[in-house]
Amino acid sequence: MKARIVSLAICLILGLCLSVQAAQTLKLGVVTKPGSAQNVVADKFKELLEAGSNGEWQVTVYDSGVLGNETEMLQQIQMGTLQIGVITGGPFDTFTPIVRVINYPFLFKDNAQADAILDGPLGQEILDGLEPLGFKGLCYSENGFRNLTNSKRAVNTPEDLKGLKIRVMNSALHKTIWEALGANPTPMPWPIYTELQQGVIDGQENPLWVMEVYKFYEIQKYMTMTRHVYSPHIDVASLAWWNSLGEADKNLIAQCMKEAAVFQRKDNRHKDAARLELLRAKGMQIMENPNVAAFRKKVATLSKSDMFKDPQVHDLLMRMLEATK
Ligand code: EAX
Repeated sequence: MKARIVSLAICLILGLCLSVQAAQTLKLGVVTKPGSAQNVVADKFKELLEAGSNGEWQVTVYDSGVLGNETEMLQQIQMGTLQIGVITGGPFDTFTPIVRVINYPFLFKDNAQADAILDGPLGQEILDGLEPLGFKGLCYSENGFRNLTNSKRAVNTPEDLKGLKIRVMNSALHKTIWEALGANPTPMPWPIYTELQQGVIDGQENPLWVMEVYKFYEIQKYMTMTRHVYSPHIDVASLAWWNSLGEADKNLIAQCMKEAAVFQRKDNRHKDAARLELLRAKGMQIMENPNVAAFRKKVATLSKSDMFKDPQVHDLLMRMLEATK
């Protein structure tokens, strides 16, 4: 009897040890706060992976930039101290010019085209291009089409941008775009509410959800639907960590992230009409039909600029422009 109790106890302890060993944890970082596009991806991924692995994987989401800004999180991902990030495409720019191709102005006509290209071979080529930097690009979710807001005046044409101090992401391409358009761009990491409120900057550009979640309607009177850049997130893992995983885990994690991304893109788009109404109700003056042709003209020769002087990146851009014509 005693022997049976002892062996039962040993089995229990062993079982516990095994299950503790089996539970693996991963950290996922986003710079934004709950309710944001990045957080929707992160939360969905956590839900799918924890359920899909029967609890063998535990995901801890670090949001609101507690791990640092997007550039800093990318550095942590390179080092392997952070396993996964849902990171806006823009800040990748300081690591490699290849991502400029998907941040190119007026590239995608609409959501369907963005999905088709990013989920296809061209999108994959860019994800693969991140590997030499220590990133495993898993897939794309979205911030969405970016629009301009500012506190000074109604903007309908590039001329209206003169002298406006616009915050841009930490990206040489975004800075170059806004210089070409005729504004006064300053790169700054997220978040930027205080800088807008104090007038350090007059305006910024982001998709509609940002104006709602971050309450920019309180401090930005004017919005122009420029849709100048489609802004993807790159859902990215640390390559060193990725290479340490077995095939089954790799497949499961990649599949859960893809599913989370598809879910989030749909969710984000579905909410846009209501957001526009809300922003209007909050008192924003919204220019829905600015002179987009004039904005496009200002950036028409960007493909020939220094931003794309790397021959490989230039070649990829040419193929991307052809595919999105
Ligand atoms: O998602 O820095 C930016 O403008 C990003 O779009 C920000 O993370 C909001």
